[in-house]
Amino acid sequence: MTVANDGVPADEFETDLLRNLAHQRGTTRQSASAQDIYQALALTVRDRLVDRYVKTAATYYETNPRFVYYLSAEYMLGKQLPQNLLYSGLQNQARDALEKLGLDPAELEDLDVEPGLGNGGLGRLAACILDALATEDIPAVGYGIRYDLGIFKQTFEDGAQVERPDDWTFYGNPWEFAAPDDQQPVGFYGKVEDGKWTPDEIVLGEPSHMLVPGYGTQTVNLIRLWRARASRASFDLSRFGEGRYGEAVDAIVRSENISKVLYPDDSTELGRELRLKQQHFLVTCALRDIVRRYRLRNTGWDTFTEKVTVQLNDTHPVMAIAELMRVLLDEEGLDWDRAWLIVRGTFAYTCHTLLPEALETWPVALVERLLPRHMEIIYLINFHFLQEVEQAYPGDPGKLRELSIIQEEPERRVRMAHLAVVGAKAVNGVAELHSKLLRETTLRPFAELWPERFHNVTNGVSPRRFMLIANPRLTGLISSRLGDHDWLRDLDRLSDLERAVDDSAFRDQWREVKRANRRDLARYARAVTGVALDPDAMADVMIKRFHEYKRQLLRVMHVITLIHRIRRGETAGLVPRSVIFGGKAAPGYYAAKRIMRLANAVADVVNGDPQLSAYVRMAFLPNYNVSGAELIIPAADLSEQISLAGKEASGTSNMKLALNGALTIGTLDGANVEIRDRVGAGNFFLFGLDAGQAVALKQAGYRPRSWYEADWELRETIDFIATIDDGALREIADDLLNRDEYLTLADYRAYIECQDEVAHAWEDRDAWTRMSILNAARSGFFSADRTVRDYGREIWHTPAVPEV
Ligand code: GPQ
Repeated sequence: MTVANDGVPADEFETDLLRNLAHQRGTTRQSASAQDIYQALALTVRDRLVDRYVKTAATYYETNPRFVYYLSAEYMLGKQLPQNLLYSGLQNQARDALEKLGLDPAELEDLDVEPGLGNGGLGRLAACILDALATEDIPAVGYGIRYDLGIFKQTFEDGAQVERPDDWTFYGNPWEFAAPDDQQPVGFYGKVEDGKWTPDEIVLGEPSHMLVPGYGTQTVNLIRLWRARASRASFDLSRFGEGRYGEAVDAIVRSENISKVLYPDDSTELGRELRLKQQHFLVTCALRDIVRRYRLRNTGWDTFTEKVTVQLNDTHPVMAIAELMRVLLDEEGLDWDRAWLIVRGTFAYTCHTLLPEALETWPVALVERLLPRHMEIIYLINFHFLQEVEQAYPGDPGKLRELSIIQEEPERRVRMAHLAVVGAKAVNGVAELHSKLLRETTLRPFAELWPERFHNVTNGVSPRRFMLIANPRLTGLISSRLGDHDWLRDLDRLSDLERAVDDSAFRDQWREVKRANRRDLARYARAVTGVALDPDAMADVMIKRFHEYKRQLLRVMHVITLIHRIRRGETAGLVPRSVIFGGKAAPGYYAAKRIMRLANAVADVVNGDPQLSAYVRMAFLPNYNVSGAELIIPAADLSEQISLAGKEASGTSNMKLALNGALTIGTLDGANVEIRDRVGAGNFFLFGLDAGQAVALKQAGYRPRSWYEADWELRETIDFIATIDDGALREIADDLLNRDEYLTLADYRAYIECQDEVAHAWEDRDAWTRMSILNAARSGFFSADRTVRDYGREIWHTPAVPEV
């Protein structure tokens, strides 16, 4: 009998699996479907985690610690099965048991569905932070919305993005526990009399939770997701009897629509009533749950801020500030000053953008109608706040206008970021440069008023998800060099790899790992796109949401430049590349979708012409998600981080890629700056304007056309865009020449020259491998474990609570 690290004998796992198949799925080994087996397997793993969770909960109950409550409208959790198998230490037993039963683990993993409850970086960051909180033994609960439909599934038709619904729980979700007996009422609309709100509509919030295990620790935390339910009486039996089936369920549909879809919108404001309803729904449910949990071990309000800290992930949950005020004033009977002190001691706010158009605002008229009492409270908060401003800047109406929570022109709107800064004890940006620019530009007047409130906490990523799970080959190689697996919880230990740089056998192994990962990626790319990538070509990847500021267009322009050079026979200095794209665009974001069509059209050109594909092949992998990232990142040699400086708050794929040994070609934007500082300027391909130069160029009156006129190769590239695809993409060229909001033309030449340097560096494969190893060895800082330790020290003041 073999006993693995969790102390579970292998045959016990098999027994438990078969028992779950019988007791939970009601079937037998002989008649079980693949889905039955998958679910029984998931439940068997889950059972072990539940045992740990019970102990964690008991420890928390005993010690009554301070909790971090993370409120986020988005979580991109990734597949749960591989993670939970690894974290529970059950991987070997599971494999043995499945083998004995004649089952293929890979096939079962295919049935595990990733919950795509987020759009991009912000949602994935939330998942990495929860992972790190559990790993660091910090008492925490994540709150979110259990959307019926996650981020849409992306396919391409004629090169254009097509969106399909993501019904992720179609076959049920074995990882979650529903708690329908713990529903919370959430009010909407109605009227306020004498400061008391009587809502017109009540929707029920129904929680379910999933387990969030830490790695290399016994701690298991929770993520609690809420879905909207109509009350029991909502079904209209008489209408149904009359055959009016649609009307019979009207009220149910209206209520339950609240958690129907994730808004597939990324960092631009979308003025939809339903979205505001979602936000209010989330924060009401979360706060009720937080107060309930607080009261398990505490009474009164005096110790609330000692025991509770709430992190607001961007502005989506910021209505929590008004909601907690409402609870304290209207339900708990506290006076204003005391309530405000509690609120101000509870919340902290993370801002994830610099783009003014991404700062959320809501029409006052809408908030007044949907949440009349909250609107009153926001006015009162603003009234008190503006008095403070008046004291700080006597007789300065400009200051009042600038800082007010209410924007007056052109329409009265509530500025959610202002409400957040006013109502929070701490505000942070997500990379050094971002936090600096927030203080100097976007939130400048607030930083002048309250400098001590502003912090930086540079983002991080989960080494478990993006090394252990995504890149077992590299993880194995690193562990064999470092002697154990512990670096996965202490990522700074990667620095010990520096010594391995001079070991040529190690460099060979490192290269072999990359090559094997590229082979896996090539197999996948072939299966989904038909494009045959060469596993020996440089894997040159750009994976992120499609957004103009991220400048996927600049990436495509380099490929077009290569097309022309190859056709002219200027192939000296070129190296074979696999140009890989992954990313979704918001369905209504026309300009981003146009760039996607261009990318696909250019891919057709290079892949279809042997003269070109000897040097460049291009694969746009559809439906980029966490699982896609796990496949692409380990194979990557070059990481494209080419946003216009001053626009990307942080970026996190940049960190995942460097950690996996990709070299970055990038601007001085977001966390690129810190990556370059750490890996060393000689191991990073820097190009382009910096943030200050970009602003200065715009202020000086940027004329893109003069760049076009001055550079014949740029001219050739843009003219190509104007004529490709029967000229349907001419708009892109027109826009570049007339507007070029993100200074693509201004950075074009620097980018092309930098790409030439990249090619030159790739020719010395051994020197490249050294740089690759150094990128990984020096990326320890970008662990999300460090991120939560920073939050813990600077903002939450939470000691860890390892299990007693
Ligand atoms: N981010 Cl405001 C999103 O993914 N969605 C959003 O709505 C906003 C920001 C990203 C941001 O663009 C990246 O630079 C960050 O790395 C990421 O959030 C996490 O902080």
